[in-house]
Amino acid sequence: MSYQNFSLKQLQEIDAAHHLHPFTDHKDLRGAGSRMITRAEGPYIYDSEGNEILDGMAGLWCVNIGYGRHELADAAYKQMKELPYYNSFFRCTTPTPVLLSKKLAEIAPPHINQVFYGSSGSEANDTALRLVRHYWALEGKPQKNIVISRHNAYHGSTVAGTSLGGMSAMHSQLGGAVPNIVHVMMPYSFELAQPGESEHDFGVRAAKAIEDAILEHGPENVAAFIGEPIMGAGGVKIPPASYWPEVQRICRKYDVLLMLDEVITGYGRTGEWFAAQAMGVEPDTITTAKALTSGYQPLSALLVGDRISSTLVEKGGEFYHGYTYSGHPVACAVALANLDIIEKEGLIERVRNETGPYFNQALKERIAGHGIVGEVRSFGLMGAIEIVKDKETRERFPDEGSAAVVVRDHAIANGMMLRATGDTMIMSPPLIWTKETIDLAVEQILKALDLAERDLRK
Ligand code: PXG
Repeated sequence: MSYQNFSLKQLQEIDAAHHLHPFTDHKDLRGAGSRMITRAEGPYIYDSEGNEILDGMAGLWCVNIGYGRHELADAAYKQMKELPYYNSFFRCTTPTPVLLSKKLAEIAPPHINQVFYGSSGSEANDTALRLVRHYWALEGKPQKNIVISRHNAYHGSTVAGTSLGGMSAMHSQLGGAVPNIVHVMMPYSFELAQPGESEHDFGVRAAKAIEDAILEHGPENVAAFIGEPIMGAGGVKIPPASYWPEVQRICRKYDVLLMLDEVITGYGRTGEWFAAQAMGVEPDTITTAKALTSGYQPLSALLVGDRISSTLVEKGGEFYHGYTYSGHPVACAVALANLDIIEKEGLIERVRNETGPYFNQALKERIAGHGIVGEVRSFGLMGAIEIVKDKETRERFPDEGSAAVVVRDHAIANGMMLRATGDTMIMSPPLIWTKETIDLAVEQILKALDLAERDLRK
């Protein structure tokens, strides 16, 4: 049955009748009707009405190689015909997860050599939490099970993902989080630095909040700290350069494991394969998903450092954890084709040396001066624009979060997909963007900001 036999209105009615969307107010959606995206090519998505939209979000932080890459479709087709599914339980496996694991061990930091698969970032974080606690139990310290996270972190939407995350609205609907997870301040200088405090000092203070939590709960009870190298869904919050080295030092001092959630930052977005390399830290686990397949297939990989994996192997005993689709052969075949493209096309070097710096300069020189922009920031191809009423005092518009939505709606109406979170506009374009694509995006963003300012100052 082809969707082309249905009008947009019919599809929207069926959608409203039967489809519950993620993170959606369904009362609100029913009034408005869904935007129907029907195809995509390169950096563009197209809706059912034929509108072309420049995708400033790479889908949802994932389509790093852009749309329409037949190499991935071919890899999936070939694998599906040969072997669409077999599991990796009971001493079985299939060739593609084996080869993908080897590839991931090659591109990961040197002390990381093992991989555990799932189908989503949330699942990978569930695995990470269980694995870290299992590690300490195997080490004879089962009481060392508290995990420190941060306010406003996003680690997924399963019960463990929500519990690890620090989104208060999500916690309010949880009805009881996974025990022994505590949250400390985030490294967000735009709102949390004290007057006159330098970026460096703020970064050290934000890291010290982790040390304070370790001491409050007792190092003998703290298993790990988990953090996104750059907070993504929480608003592209880029920590000061002093933050991560200090976090690493603190974790080592108290023998607390370091878990990085690189679901957004993994596979090139920061100009390195992993942000761990960009930030110069050595995590014990790295959670990845999204751009591992550029979103062409659901797949996550928890990268596990030697410290944990050697205990797992040496002490033995079954780790009672895994998913039907752990190491799915088709998803892994697609991941291999995707990593091949990232490598062959030099996309990571392009972000590091060319488009990342150009994007940063464009934001600073052409957008930061706009009347409703309080700050711009970027790292690699992740960017944020803070929307404010008053540039000097950084006062926000009334009704928190509503101003950024006005900007977003103008951007989309004018052909550019941008995301709003709180009063922050966020961007995560595909890594195939060129300097010309960035120029085009800047024009569209400026237009959206102008139109929004007109509406907001009425
Ligand atoms: N960790 C991080 C850092 C993420 O960004 C997840 C875990 C969970 O991954 P899955 O595959 O289970 O969704 C994510 C996901 C947004 C948005 O609004 C961000 C994500 C997901 C949905 C929406 O920016 N990130």
